Amino acid sequence: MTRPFELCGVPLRGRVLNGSGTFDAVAAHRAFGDELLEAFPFDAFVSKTITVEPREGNPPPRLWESPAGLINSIGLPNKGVAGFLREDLPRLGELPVPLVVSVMGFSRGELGALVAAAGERDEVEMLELNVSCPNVETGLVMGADPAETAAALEAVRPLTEKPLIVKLTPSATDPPAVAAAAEGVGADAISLVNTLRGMALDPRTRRPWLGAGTGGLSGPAIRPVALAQVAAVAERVRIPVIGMGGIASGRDAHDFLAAGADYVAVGTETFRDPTAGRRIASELNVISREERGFSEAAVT
Ligand code: RRO
Repeated sequence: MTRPFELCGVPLRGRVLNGSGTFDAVAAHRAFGDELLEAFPFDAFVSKTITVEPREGNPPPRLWESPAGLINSIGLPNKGVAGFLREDLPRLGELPVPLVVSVMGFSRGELGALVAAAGERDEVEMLELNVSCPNVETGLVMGADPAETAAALEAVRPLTEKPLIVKLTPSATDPPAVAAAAEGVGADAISLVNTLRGMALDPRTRRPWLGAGTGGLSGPAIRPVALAQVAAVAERVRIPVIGMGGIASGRDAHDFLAAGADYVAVGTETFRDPTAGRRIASELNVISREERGFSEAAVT
């Protein structure tokens, strides 16, 4: 298989990843069998975010469909790092594409423990730091503030030689400043955007529908916001940018690349169509070929 692309030194066959937490590759393998591995929908696979301790997740309901969007309040259900490394990682390591493990710590120490434990496993090619959470020691959302992000990254950078991708929250006042701070202390790539905080009311009771009260909005509804943030971040940093937020077609993906992203990720669209990653990649290839044809025609 040819791997003409390269992200942080890791060869990739294409430019379409999944958004963390939007595709359960282990369950999909169980459901679709080895056919899934033969036509895997993404060029690298990003795991659901894991934490140090196991978590049950938020009380139901956890999802609300809004016009052109989805609000989730899943609440990080996961087996904890020990359970993940023991039970899930060997299966994820069988996927035919490089594996990125997404981690979230509620303190710099927790983040460090996750980076060190996942980083030493051979199955793991890269780590993504999901910084959309409060640091319980400082009370600040790690990714909301450039200094807080830099301090978190500085603490964990010496703990692994594997590439570290920082996944930004769109709720930061100045996402490019957060990205630049991360780059300044050794981040290898930036991914954005995570979901935007939203709320829906139960039409009968007028009380919040989601068990957790609020959740994260994703899907085409946030695409223009994501595109603007990706453009601003790509303008500011030299490290690769992975853009996401409502990408549902090759044209959408192409827009993110044109705005400065080096790679794209597909999330909410895969809930509707688990093979969306492949479809979007092939639509993107057609658009890129057409574009090359136009520019060649222009010089001849
Ligand atoms: O698990 C979640 O509820 C969740 C996470 Br960790 C995240 O990063 N973004 C999101 O929309 N939901």
